[in-house]
Amino acid sequence: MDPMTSIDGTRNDWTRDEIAALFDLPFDELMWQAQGVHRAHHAAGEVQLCTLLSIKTGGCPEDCGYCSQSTHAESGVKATKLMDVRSVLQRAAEAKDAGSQRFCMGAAWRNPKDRDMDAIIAMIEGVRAMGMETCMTLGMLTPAQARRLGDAGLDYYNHNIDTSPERYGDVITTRSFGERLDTLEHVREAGINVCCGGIVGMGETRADRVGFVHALATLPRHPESVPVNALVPVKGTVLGDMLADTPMAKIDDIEFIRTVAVARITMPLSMVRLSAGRESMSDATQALCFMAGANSIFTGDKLLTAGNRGDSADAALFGKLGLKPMEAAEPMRMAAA
Ligand code: SAM
Ligand code: DTB
Ligand code: SF4
Repeated sequence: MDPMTSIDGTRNDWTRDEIAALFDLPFDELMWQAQGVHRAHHAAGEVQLCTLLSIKTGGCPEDCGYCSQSTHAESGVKATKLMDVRSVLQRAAEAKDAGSQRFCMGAAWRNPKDRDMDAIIAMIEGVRAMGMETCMTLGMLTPAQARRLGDAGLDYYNHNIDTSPERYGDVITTRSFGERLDTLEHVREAGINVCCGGIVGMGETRADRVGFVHALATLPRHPESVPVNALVPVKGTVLGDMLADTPMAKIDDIEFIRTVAVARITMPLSMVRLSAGRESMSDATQALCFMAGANSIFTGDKLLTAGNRGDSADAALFGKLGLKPMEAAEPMRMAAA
């Protein structure tokens, strides 16, 4: 029988056993398969550059155990108000000058308030007018809010499942896995591309990593972007404190690379983004992540609150590896359902 395929021709009937079997492959076999899938669907040696900006930092009521911006954490991150539109557009212009193709704006909210929406819309329209792709991550959305963002031309919305459905409740208690899926559905229905992934290295098991990739790869449509973050352990957060002094503090590099490879094989058309955590990864680990099919990174020296490698370190890495920045592509906007 033919495997069930989703509307874009990719499989979304992956079983956990199949995904576990990919994780179990000898490393060189896994890398071989991942490179094959990668080259069949993406330009080899090209990496998309995205820039992040925290447009509203800290003071978030959610209790995500990894996050420095939660009011439940004692990380010392100062809460700010929503940035004004002009300052956001100035930062977008700087990112464009530095060669970035996508500008991702993040707010530490459980959900946006309707009174914030006019400013958010102006940011989307302004960044698009500069010829950059736009991405926002603002927490949970109602269907009406998603439609407003879609009508303004938002290209991508980032909303992560973060980990396996089983592990989720150990990490976040203030909103459910199901609520995350509901927002993703509203985003899809509004015709916005989905950016959805999670974090590896939160002390989860291999079975959790299997369950995490499985949850993404069996969505009715694969996310167009899949960020794979390595936990940045932040002092004062539940996970940062729990893992900082244990042998599990940093995910094993090979296991992280395996996760990237399995994401690439199971979601062949998606952009797989090597996201948080690059600052503490060696050049060799990052090189293997690119070989495993990662083809997008965040540039600059700051993510939202955590540090990032910085443009000169990345330019040196690209030079060493012979990688080149991806040309800006027309975002694949879905037709609204
Ligand atoms: N508040 C919004 C939300 O959670 O939907 C958007 C911003 S939130 C910071 C975006 C994502 O960043 C989270 O879902 C998580 O996967 C990732 N993230 C946050 N803190 C992290 C950390 N310390 N290490 C790795 N990834 C992290
Ligand atoms: C995602 O998955 N990774 C980015 C983006 N989506 C918004 C955020 C990473 C945040 C890292 C921790 C920090 O900067 O506070
Ligand atoms: Fe809030 Fe997002 Fe941080 Fe969770 S990850 S605490 S929702 S900013």
